[in-house]
Amino acid sequence: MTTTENQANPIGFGRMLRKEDARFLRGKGNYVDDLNLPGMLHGAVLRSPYAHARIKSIDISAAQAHPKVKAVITGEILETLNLAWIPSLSHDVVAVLATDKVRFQGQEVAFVVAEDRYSARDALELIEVDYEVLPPVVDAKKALDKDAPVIRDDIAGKVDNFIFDWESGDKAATDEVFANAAIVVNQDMLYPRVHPAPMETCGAVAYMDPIDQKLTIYSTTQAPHAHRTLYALVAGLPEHKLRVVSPDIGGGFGNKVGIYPGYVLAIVGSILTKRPVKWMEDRSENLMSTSFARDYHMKGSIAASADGKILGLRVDVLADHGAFNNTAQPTKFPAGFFHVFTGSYDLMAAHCSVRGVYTNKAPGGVAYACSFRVTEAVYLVERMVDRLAQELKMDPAELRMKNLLRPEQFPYTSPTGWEYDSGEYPRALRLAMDIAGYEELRKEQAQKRAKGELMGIGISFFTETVGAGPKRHMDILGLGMADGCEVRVHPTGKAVVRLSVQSQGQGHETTFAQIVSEVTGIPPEDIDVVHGDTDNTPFGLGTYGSRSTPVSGAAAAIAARRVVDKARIVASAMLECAPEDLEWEKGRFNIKGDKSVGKTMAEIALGAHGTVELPEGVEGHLNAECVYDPPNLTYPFGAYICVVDVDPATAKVSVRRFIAVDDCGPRINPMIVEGQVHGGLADGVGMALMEVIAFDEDGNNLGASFMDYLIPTSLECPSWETGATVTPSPHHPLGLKGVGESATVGSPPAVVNAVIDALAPYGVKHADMPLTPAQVWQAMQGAPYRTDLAIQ
Ligand code: MCN
Ligand code: CUM
Repeated sequence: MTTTENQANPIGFGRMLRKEDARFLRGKGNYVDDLNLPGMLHGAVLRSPYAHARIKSIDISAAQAHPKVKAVITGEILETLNLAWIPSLSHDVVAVLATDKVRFQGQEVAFVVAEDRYSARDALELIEVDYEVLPPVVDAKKALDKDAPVIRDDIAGKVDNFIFDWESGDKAATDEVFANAAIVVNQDMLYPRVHPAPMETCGAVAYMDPIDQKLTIYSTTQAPHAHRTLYALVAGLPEHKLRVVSPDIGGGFGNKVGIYPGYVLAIVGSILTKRPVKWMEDRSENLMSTSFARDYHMKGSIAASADGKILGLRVDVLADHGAFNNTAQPTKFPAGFFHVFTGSYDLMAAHCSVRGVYTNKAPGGVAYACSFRVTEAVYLVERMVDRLAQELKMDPAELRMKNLLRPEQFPYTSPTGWEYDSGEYPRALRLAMDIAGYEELRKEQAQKRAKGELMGIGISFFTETVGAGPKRHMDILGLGMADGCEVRVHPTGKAVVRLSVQSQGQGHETTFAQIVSEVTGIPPEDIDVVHGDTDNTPFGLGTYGSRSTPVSGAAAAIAARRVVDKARIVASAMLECAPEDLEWEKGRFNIKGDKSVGKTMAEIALGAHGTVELPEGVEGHLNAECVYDPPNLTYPFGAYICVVDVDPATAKVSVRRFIAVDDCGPRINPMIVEGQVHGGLADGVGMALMEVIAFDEDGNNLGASFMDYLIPTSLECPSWETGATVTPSPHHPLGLKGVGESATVGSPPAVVNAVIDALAPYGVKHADMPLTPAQVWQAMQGAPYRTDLAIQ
């Protein structure tokens, strides 16, 4: 595989400026809210002010009388269409509009469609809802108390807030390992509720064409094909009369995977009014009601020998899923991929159990660059390894080196049954330590400690689990997790690639052109990438779980190879030789041994559309497609080192340096990969130090604006220092692994480990995220640290 580091005109892989930035940098992106169709109406959602209340009555008469209002929709009206409740992605139902009760603050209660956005919002004020307020439960632990109010009394026979019990690993073997271990360390920790907070909030424009009865839904979705099929299945709409378009998306981060009530309401609004209807959330609506992430209460235990060989790992999780179990993950995985929690280490036995509970909070759980809960898994194991290092008084880098999986162990089957494809872990950690100057940093730290200064060095090593399917194991409500790609070369040798996945900022228009360029030799600027429109792209499950490169990227590579295979036949017909007499040189076929006689892809493309006679059974034109069902996930990995300083007077944490070595196999575009890593590292600093969606005891969301939900800026972030190792995936046609969530998954434990390391002189063993000055100060005072930030 060649790599071209030429910015101007590369063929194939290499640094290349992003094609899509031509419009983004000029402010010419085309987002859902930029769409203004003729005659378009505007919808607004009335939301519950209460976390838990019975709806006694809803009076919409005054709103209906508003001169600019065209329709007011309530749950009662949706019931007549059989749309008040829709199936969730995880064996539950979700209320589109509340009928019986509201179950979290911000839940959708009614929908107004009006001539303009302002009138729609004004009319919301005219709706009278009579609520009988009920006691809410926002604390996952209290939700399981016998006398806790039952949130989901809509489910027949439900008498508690329990959702599911699930376990993985060998409990007996793990118990035995623990019983015989020289040292066992226990640690409770909370991964607090956070929110992906994309720059663009969620929204849709729905339009039912009254002439041909075709419904077009422009929406902020990461998975247009899956949405279309689910709309067809749930609402009984004919799928060939449905078109889902996701235009430019201003960040998804998992927030835009699921189907939100607002999308369904825009559709119903359009069907009722026979006009296009736009619905766009504001920031508070996005933070209060759309998919959050984490909210995992974890009890970890790690067992080791006296000299630091890790033997076993155990974790018991209480998973707060909010009011509806609506986490967007492969349907058979109630805890996502959490059971990959043994991470990057070679240990004998492991067991995890996860209990899901309902609380009076917005539903979600899997969002925010999480790889289906690998984020929580990596945090757990990386904190446990650091806790073990503390107890053993061993350097955390040395402890990791001693226990990391070795290259010769791959392919490696983990104690919970995951088959890691490839890895060279010690090399990545060593590289990160070299970039950091690890040994020097430790010396500096010792000198600072002697002076009473607080400096911390934190390490995290992660293994990511990305690229879902294969479809025999992974599906979304029965839709197998495979993806399609079509490559068509036009007569003049330019090409179009049609993808089932959808970019929200990851740069697919560039990198997928580069994949096809790498295989066909057609320059990337001559290749147009089409995505995000179900009418113009092949079926597939969409972009999340960093699956675009592992799955759709493989489909693109294989479709492109099929094009090249066909090009050989066409070239042989044109040159009047046998296909075997031709030799491929990226971008052209030559007669073996004579480079002066050959045909370029452009010549072959013209030939394929021309008059040359092709062999019996070979059709004209130059195109191919592939539906790719991955044989396994890909397992990118990385070694991260964070250096922090903590002000002993104010307890404020400053991230001084952050070193990130990532291995995602060969890099299609190193610049884009670095951008993905930079963004994920900022996420990690944010979660570790400032982000949390907390609730008060009445269930009020305390993080419903960017004044309250703090996200990191360049001021909180250092200049990232990145490095790379390259371990190809043995099963991906180009050796590629995903990278889009790696840094978000891998970085929070590095920051937390660094802060706890800085606080060692105070005897601090653990403190939960976010490590705000208040939280760090508490820890420094020896106050019992908080393991539960659900209530602040
Ligand atoms: N890439 C590459 N070489 C590799 C691997 C990836 O050049 N070996 C490139 C890809 O071609 C792609 C990008 O890196 O352009 C990310 O690729 P991949 O890891 O396949 O992830 P996806 O494209 O499937 O993106 C999804 C992932 C997820 S799940 C979240 S969440 C997240 C993330 O991407 N959301 C993002 N990164 C984001 N970046 C932006 N700007 N916005 C989001 O919403
Ligand atoms: Cu879990 S966030 Mo991404 O997989 O869309």
